[in-house]
Amino acid sequence: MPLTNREIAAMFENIADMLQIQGESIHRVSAYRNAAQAIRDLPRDVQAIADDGELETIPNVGKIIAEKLTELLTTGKLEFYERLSEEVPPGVVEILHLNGVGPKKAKMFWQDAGITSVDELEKQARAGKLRELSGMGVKSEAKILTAIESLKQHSAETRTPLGIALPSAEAILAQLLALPQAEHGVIAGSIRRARPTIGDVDLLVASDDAPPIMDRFVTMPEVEQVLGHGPTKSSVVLHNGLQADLRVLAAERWGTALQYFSGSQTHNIRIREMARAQGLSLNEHAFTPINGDGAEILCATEEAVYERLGLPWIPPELREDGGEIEAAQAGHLPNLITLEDIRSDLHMHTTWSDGKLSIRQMADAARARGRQFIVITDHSVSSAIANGLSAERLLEQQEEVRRIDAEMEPDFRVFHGVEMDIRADGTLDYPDEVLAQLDFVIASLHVSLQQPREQVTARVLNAIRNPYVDLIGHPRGQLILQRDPADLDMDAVIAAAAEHETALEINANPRRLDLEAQYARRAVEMGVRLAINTDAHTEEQLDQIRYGIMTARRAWVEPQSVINTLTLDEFIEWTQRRIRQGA
Ligand code: DGT
Ligand code: CA
Ligand code: CA
Ligand code: ZN
Repeated sequence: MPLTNREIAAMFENIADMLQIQGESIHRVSAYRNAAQAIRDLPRDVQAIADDGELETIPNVGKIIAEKLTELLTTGKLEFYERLSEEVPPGVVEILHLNGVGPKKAKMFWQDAGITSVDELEKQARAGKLRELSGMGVKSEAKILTAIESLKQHSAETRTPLGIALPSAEAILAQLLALPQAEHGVIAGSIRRARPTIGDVDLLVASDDAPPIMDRFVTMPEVEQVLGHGPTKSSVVLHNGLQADLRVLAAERWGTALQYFSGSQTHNIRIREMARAQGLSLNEHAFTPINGDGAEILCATEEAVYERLGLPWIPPELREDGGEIEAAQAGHLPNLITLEDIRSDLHMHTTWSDGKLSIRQMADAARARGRQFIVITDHSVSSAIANGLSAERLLEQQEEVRRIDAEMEPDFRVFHGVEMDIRADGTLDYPDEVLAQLDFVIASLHVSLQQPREQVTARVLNAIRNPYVDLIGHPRGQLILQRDPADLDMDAVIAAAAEHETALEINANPRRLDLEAQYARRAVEMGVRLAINTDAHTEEQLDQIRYGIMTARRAWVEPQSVINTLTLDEFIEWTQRRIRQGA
């Protein structure tokens, strides 16, 4: 069996972990980690790339990694990997993956206490023995147990982040729609509903000539394995591990199929009940009168399906049986926000901290994407790994921002802000005198996210109450499928944000999508303003705004609830709201 891209990526990831436990330089560790990431994201089979002699065209794959890949692909083995695996037990690597355990601790558990598996670590923690080790205590022992629980939960999941599934599905659909037999097509299922994680990809294509489309689907370069190849349905597994299902159907049945396969199941159960109340059965093919002769009623559009039930078309992001059917019946569906409503991006990083582009480059890139103004918000002093700015450097940066703003005005405006750390003790990273000089202030949790509920909530409340803080960045601190959110009392956070007119962010980075829809929806209901920002560190990340919009739509958000829809004048006025109140 040839190795799959995922197996190779996992092996390189493993090498990075083992090198890290051995105390190797971050440079060498990152080389393997970045290569693993690039291989995991490849649309083609690594073996095919090797056959074309193009390994070094893979991003983050240089000469040394290419040699390792060649050895692995030709011999099926990697000597370097086998040697490392003998030195570092696999269970120690697994311990490294626990939240809050770094390479030093993993090594300490192994060398000082002989712990080489998560099971053993759990046993020792439950027996109260971990607390006796150096640098450990009762609290850190309890944290280990929480981390083990969380690891067990996440490893049971086989879902994929929306940020990986959507581009992958789009690339496949584009290939199918390029065929002359394809009339039109769409990505249905949970991607269409903008769930933050995706179980599998559901594609629909309308055509009267399915076989060429199915043939293409099962032979695309992205395909690792064909699970099924039929006349109306085929299923494949892609190199990135995602399963994709394709259904090809006649255009006159498009509406019922699209409605059915867009889900959610709970929404569809309600829809079928409504049909039954009108004497109709409904499946993915058609409506059929229950007491009739079996003659089908076809719907070519989704609108026709909803119309038959006396409903207006319901945006797919709302279809979770979360009140959307009642709202549709009452004629109160929300006027959901769209990308066209967005005028600004209020959170991004530059080379002043950990971003890749200069201030001017970020401004040009944002302008090219149709934004009218931006705020530069680099990291604050506590974020040492992110090269956070001292107060002096922050004010130096302000001079550059002002200069670039003057150059670009009036076509485009650049404001000066910061993404300030909320420190572990709840204090903020700059004094008020410094914050007073900024146009816009974001406060974010980056450290000690695992504090007990009361403590971590108090930190965020303190930031919300500060009169200079405009926005709480990625409030819950989650990383999708990787790190659980902080245990915040969201009712208290939302109530305080409403009271102090502090906005809450929907961070559009698909690794975060924080606030998630259910919290964003509650915040808006309580009168809180939201911001939808990219938190971009690169040019491409500015395009991730669409994930933020999708999440906001899922949260029933209308344009007027989002400060990024404000005009320049309205935005300036909004940032001065507390001065007006004399706060
Ligand atoms: P996922 O893939 O777990 O992220 O979520 P979905 O919603 O994409 O679910 P999936 O792929 O199982 O099915 C796609 C849609 O097809 C689903 O949202 C509703 C519809 N569907 C699939 N199986 C059933 C079923 O057994 N009953 C009903 N009522 N609908 C179904
Ligand atoms: Ca699906
Ligand atoms: Ca499916
Ligand atoms: Zn940021």
